[in-house]
Amino acid sequence: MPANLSPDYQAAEQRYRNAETYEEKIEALREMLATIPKHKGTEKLQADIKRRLSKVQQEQEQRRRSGGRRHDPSHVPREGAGQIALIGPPNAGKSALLAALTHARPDVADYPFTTHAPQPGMMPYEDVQVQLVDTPPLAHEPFDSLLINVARNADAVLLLLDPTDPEGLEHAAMLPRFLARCRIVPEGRPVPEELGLAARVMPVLLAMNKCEEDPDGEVEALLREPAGEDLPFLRVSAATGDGLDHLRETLFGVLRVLRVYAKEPGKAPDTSRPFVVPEGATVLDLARIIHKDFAENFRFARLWGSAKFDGQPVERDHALVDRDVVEIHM
Ligand SMILES: Nc1nc2c(ncn2[C@@H]2O[C@H](COP(=O)(O)OP(=O)(O)OP(=O)(O)O)[C@@H](O)[C@H]2O)c(=O)[nH]1
Ligand SMILES: [Mg+2]
Repeated sequence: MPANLSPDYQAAEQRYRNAETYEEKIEALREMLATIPKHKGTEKLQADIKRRLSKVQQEQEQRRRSGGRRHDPSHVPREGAGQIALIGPPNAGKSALLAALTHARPDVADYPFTTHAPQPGMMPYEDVQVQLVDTPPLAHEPFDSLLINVARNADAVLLLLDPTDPEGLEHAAMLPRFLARCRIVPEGRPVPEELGLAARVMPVLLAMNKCEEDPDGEVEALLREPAGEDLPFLRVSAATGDGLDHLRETLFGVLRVLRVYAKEPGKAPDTSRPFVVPEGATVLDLARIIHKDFAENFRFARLWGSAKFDGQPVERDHALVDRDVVEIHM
């Protein structure tokens, strides 16, 4: 083994050896790739890691297809318009927020380390649902690989601050270190070159829960600085409901998805259940989601909503707008 491997690399390799799930193996191998010194002496090793990575990914895919499942607590199957991980220090009110925003009923208690496993809940927002994932507390380093996996697998991360936390400053300062450990780069920040493909660029928001405990914003000013002053910030309270409407709207907004309604010729659109597509999606992308026959035999579509006139015929590459109604013709 080349002698000049960094401590980060060696730690990742250790994790790879101890990994029990495909997700952990993949995370560790990616980390090894990201931290291995790039020079002639490590080329063989780099190629070997890439081979192992692609093998594990294939095995994971096979398992997914065969439906055979080994229980992996860090994998929360995605549902709804997108998945947002709630991450924060012990007792910050992650579970209380999940309970306030969704129909889930997690344990909420006035002592730390109440939550032991990720728990999802669906947050209704207008006519769609956003999946929130409550997590065990972020309290010490090295960070739990389960938390790292949940954060990396999500579409966005909501980091929590707690103005009543006696260790608030230390916990706030841990948040950027956690993101760095996850190789998550908050949207809007430059991607450090050394991260390369390992970088996970995603929306990261900061919220201070229990905001009624800091009416003048004194603690807020102290905590935001170490946590990341440039991050979008919200004041919320699971207890009083303050800021929750704004939070719902913001969480849906960062997912950057569009709601589109399908319509059959001669019938009214089905407005009860929108299709959710990423911003920038085209009429053909929608056709693919509805049914592969629609995509394969696509001739043209008619559009209501953002159309110049109701029922305007559009081509397959026409970009959709939120709340468009689409009628596909084959
Ligand atoms: N004053 C106030 N208390 C809150 C608020 N939200 C939660 N709490 C209280 O804070 C304590 C911790 O809440 P939890 O939801 O269990 O916190 P958690 O972040 O899930 O804690 P762990 O699972 O241990 O990480 C409970 O006593 C809650 O009642 C809030 O907005 N204001
Ligand atoms: Mg909890």
